Amino acid sequence: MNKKEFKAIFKKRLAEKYAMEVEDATATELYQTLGSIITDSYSPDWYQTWQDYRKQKQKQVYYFSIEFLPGQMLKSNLLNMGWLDIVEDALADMNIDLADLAAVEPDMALGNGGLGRLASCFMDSIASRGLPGNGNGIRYQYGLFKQKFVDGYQVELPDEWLNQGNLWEVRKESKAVNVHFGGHVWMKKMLDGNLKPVYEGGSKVRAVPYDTGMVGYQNQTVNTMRLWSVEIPEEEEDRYRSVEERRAVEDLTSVLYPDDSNEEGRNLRLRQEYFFVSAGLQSILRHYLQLHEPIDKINQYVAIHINDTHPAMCVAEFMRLLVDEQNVPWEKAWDLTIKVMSYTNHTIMAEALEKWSVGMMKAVCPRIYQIIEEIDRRFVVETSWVHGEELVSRTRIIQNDQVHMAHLAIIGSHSTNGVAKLHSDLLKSVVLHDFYILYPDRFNNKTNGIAQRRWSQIANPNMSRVLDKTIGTSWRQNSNDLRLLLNYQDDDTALDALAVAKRENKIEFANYIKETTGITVSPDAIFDVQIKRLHAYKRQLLNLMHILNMYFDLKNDPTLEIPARVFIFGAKAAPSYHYAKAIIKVINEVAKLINNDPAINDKIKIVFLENYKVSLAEKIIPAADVSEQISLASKEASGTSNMKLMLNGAVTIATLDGANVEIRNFVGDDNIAIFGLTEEEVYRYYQDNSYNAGDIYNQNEKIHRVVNAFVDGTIPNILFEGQEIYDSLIKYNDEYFVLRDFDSYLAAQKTIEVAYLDTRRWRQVSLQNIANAGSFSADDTVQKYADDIWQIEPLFSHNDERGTTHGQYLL
Ligand code: 26W
Repeated sequence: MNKKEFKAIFKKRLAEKYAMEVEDATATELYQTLGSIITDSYSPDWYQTWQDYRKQKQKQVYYFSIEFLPGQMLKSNLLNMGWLDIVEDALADMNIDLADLAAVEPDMALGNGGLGRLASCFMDSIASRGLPGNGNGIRYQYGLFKQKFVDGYQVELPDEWLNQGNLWEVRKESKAVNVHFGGHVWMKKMLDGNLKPVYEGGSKVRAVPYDTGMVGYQNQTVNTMRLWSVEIPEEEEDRYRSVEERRAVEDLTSVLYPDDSNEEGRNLRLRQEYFFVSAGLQSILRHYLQLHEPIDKINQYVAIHINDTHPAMCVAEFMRLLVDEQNVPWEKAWDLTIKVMSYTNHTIMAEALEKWSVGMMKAVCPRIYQIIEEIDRRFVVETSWVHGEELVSRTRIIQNDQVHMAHLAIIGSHSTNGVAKLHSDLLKSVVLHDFYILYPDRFNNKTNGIAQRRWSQIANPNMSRVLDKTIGTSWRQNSNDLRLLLNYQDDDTALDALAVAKRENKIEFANYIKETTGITVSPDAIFDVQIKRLHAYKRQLLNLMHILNMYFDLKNDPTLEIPARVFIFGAKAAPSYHYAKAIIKVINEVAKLINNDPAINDKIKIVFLENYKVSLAEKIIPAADVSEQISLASKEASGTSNMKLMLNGAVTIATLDGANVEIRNFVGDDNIAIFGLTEEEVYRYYQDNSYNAGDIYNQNEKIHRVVNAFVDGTIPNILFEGQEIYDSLIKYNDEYFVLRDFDSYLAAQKTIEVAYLDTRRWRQVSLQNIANAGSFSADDTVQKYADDIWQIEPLFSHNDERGTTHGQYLL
């Protein structure tokens, strides 16, 4: 399709949809028009992909995740269809800026952070590798809350993302299923001597799927992300008379739990988890049975992936469907379940590992609890005589009236992986060591990756064009070719061109900051970025303490020769996470203090951007010079913003935590600023319980001054929050070793300052990071999952049989 053809089609579609000309249309109408042309164009391939999987009886993976964070899809779909440049130019010919249309699209923010975004990066990569994979999740009415700062405090507002409708989804009425909750289940002896569960009481709801096409990168593959929404079943209408009763049902999929590290143990959350698990597995089994293959071969056609513990009930629900509905003997069903299921762990934080009370599980899904009980009983019997009572008592699923969901996922699957080498090693050596003894072969590592296309080609076209001119365009298909850039380490043309692109991004972003916050920042300053959820272990507080220390140094000596810095924060705190919200308030008050202090003549600026989300990350990351990855070693499972910032030429200041270790291994110690305790040192402190923050506070003058600032009035308007922080450090002994890592962090920041002042060296370091970032491609990560865990493969190499020329969507 060429520009001329597209313009004709666009004008025709606009007239058909809105009976109007381009000049009269609003950005929303133009967006809806373009979107409808796109969905119409990839639908034939969406259908064909599904048909081919069915016809070929291709083994497929179903990625169960309670969170997906696609963000905006317009540009990503245009790029993957090979239309981005043509459409951008054609629209420009009609005086339409594609960016204005893209800005209309609400972020699809059905996730909290890393876990949800990773799931969406994986969806893009699975389709782009032509792998038969589907997403399975929940279609929340309201996504992650909108964050507003009121007097520096975080305020949460509902995210009404569906107000304008969602043009990417297709409601599949015909694929709806029922999900049962509550009641009682007793086993009845049937004539054939088998015991069959009989359900009494309880209620059923309708699960209606909404499918969204996952368009592969110029390969005609369009996979499906299926998100379930709850409705009242027709046949139950009369049971839900009042609005309240109806609302009680609809509440099931109305809102995403905004917590990303602390299980609240709420009844509604458990119901959400069972809802999308049961709906998803029922629809998968329905599809499988249409293949007319024997049930005991299902593992050759179906792989189910459990994304953290939230979908762990997949193990028990799959058993229920096989044993209760397909009459498969328990042992055979169990063997199939283990072969079909695989599990990824994304956190070692104890408070994030889900444990549901037996009482609540029994009340919400009684049959599932019965099955878990039987799984646990058999596990104890089979395991204790080999490994002894001790280990079994620590690894069994039901302990102290609680159902340990991670135990269920590990025992009921053939693979448990961590998301970075260090994290996977910690799972084996510490967190899940007992299970590693039981199932050594099941444990493996799959280091996270990112959708390189979104985080480079879409977010950073300036840099992408320089890369094309310098190393050719093959990196767009295979990000490992970014390594070709290493040949230009000493090429001033390339170094300058990359620096010009970075500067253009910084100017554009400085304008955005000015428009949205009123704060003026200089593009010559170092743009230092920390963007991630607000959590004590991620240590935004350490970043703030460095800024305060720098501020006090400048107050003492305004002539201090340091490069100007803009500290950029993006972070939402879980609404119930009081301490995190206190840190947000203090950062905003310090920003007000420093940004308006003429004495330091703009040497430091703090910009805390409201409502951090995927589309905002796409604006911040291309303009970043420094990437803050400063979590306490052993706490951040992997991190993925570290990979996105690296890909965009930012230099990382990091602890040896999560994937930072692998970033350091690729770029080498000269191209990264490492500091802080290692995970061994942290664990040694835990072992000998010898950490005393108070001593450091009393012995280190700089730290003493900074910590006191939280309570001595230096920072206005933080009476309670300042005290809370002071107490966390001194009274409660600084759980995340902020004071212990302070000096080495300062030293690392110094190396950053010195390096930044050496322009050519800085540009070389930046180039090194871009060149090595290709190693963190989600395309490669999902390929490893496909080869090692899911045993799935592409239908066919892409440009031979499907008959349409590669990458060209025909209208
Ligand atoms: C029960 C509440 C809850 C909700 C979400 C607990 C835990 C979670 C997620 C597992 C938290 C999460 O997003 N973990 C992040 O996953 C990323 C993708 O693997 C990693 O890169 C991050 O290091 C990890 O914190």
